[in-house]
Amino acid sequence: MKAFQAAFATATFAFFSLATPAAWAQGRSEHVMVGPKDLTWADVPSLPAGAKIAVIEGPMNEAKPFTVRLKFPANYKIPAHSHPAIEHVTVISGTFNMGTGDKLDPKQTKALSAGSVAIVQPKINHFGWTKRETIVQLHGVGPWGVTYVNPSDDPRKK
Ligand SMILES: [Cu+2]
Repeated sequence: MKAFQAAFATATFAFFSLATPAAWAQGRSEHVMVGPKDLTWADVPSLPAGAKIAVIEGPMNEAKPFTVRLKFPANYKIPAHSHPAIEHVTVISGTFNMGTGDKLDPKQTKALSAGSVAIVQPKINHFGWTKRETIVQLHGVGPWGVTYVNPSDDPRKK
């Protein structure tokens, strides 16, 4: 019986993973356990091309907790921007170089290695860049948003 239940749970999990990415984790207050292989990566319209996002908990546009992973390629730049809510960044792998200010300045960043944490207060302008592929985890409470200091940096307006 136990084997059957395990097989059923696996099949159910696989089905939802394929059909609706992370939907099983959304809008519920259930126990969630997610491994790196369970993540479904998608493009991020609000970030410069090349980044991928995996939503673990959300959705981000509602007034509820969210947890997402962002994967940045090597030599990636995020222009100065802010968010309406507090941002918690945890570096999972690689190195995320991050700083605060109104313009991306690689000399004004701190190299956050895997295991590092940054907490950015609402409406504080900040920026980041990578030298190699880097994965960070963001968590906070939505509704989320990204406002670029220079509107022409916003890929949604291109
Ligand atoms: Cu940010």
